[in-house]
Amino acid sequence: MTYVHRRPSWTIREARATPEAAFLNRRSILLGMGFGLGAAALPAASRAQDADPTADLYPASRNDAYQLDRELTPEEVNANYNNFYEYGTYKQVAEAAQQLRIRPWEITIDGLVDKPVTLQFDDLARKLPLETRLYRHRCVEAWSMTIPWTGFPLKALLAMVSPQSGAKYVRFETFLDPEMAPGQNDFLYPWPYVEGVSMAEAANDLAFMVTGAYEKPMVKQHGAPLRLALPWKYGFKSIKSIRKISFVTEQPVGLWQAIQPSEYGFWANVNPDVPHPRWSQARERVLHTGEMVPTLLYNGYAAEVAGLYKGMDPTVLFT
Ligand SMILES: Nc1nc2c(c(=O)[nH]1)N[C@H]1C(S)=C(S)[C@@H](COP(=O)(O)O)O[C@H]1N2
Ligand SMILES: [Mo]
Repeated sequence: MTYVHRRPSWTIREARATPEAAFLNRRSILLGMGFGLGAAALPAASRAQDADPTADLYPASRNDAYQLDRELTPEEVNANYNNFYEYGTYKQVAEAAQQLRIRPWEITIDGLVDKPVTLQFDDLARKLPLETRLYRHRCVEAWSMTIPWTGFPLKALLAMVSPQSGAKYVRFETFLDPEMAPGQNDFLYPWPYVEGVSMAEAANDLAFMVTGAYEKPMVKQHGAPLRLALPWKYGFKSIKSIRKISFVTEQPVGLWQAIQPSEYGFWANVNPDVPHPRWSQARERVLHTGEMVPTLLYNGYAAEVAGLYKGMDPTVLFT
């Protein structure tokens, strides 16, 4: 693998050490205190993503409905501990993920909608107003992070394309390009990565289409240029680097579900009382402190989403 002998992207090069390190430290301290999301206050030259054609959309306005009761995970921690199997089956995929080419990036929205459309990500990002929300994220592997995502609610995309009554689910698909993503040469996985939600879940305000993090375009390892954030579900549902969004009748089968349906179901809602077949889900490791804390039902979002599942068989909802 080509990246083995190269310097990891997160080591700070000598020449830039002073300003970059100071910037990162200051930023993470401010973020950890729950404010300081105003990246605009920093000199433009110190912002790494300025070349991105959507950089001017940041910082976006803050949606105060979504707050946290914990510290934000420092940016450099989140950017260096990722699940992105297209680039490797371990957490240190940040440098390998730089192979992902995110321009041009065409997104197709099709299936049972009145207004199907194929458009460039840069146009989509300007069509719908962006906002910043502080979200929790709970991986099925029992670690968690918190993050300031920027994006737009999935329900705004629904309004844009007008789903038809026959649409029961939204199916999301990641790019397929084994040359750009070495992990996709691993034939043990049924690429491309696929995930899905019900129409009711898609219309819930919490379902969020993410374009940025930490008040700038999101780094590639988080799933640039467009990913999903479903904070009440296990992290594998939050699919990265989306190319296609389809409105369908049949329940989509996710990549993990296809591999092991008894461990990674379609609903995959967070529940501390329902163990994974191979480990407990009662607690989670907070990424940047290593502390073990109790996991909450629906990852703390029960008030927002429990109503979606009234009358449904509880034995299928939490795996
Ligand atoms: N395309 C794609 N999306 C993906 C994954 C992946 O491997 N490929 N991993 C999932 C899992 S298991 C988790 S926990 C989150 C991790 O997001 P993060 O790396 O930004 O923290 O992305 C999810 N989305
Ligand atoms: Mo995960």
